[in-house]
Amino acid sequence: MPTRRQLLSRAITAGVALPLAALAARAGGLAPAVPPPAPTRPVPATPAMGQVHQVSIQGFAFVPAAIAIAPGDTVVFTNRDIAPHTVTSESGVFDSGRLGSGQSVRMSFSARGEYPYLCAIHPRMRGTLRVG
Ligand SMILES: [Cu+2]
Repeated sequence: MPTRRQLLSRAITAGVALPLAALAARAGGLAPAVPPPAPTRPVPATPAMGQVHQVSIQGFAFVPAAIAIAPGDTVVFTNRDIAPHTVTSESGVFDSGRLGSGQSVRMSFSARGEYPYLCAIHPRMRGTLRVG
């Protein structure tokens, strides 16, 4: 089972992708006299990571409440309620932190297993994620 740190770092890697040009400009400090040519096609932000599944948080429930995915897949949880919610593993291996209305979090899972989770703010809200 992956550690909480591994899962969080994956989520962050997937969520933050600066264009290479922006990184180069920051690293170099000064702007080059001649800007580099624009890439002919966009570079994917992240390598292919399997399928992306969606779980809505709405009506104080996870929809769907149970989801089965393959190792390497990604789940995007989106809070469609006005109230804040979290996506928190019961065993502590992942935790979205507080998701405000309209916010989403993306998590990728590589270790097979069954991961019951809940909303830490409203613990009656429960869901199950199965990887395998
Ligand atoms: Cu909640």
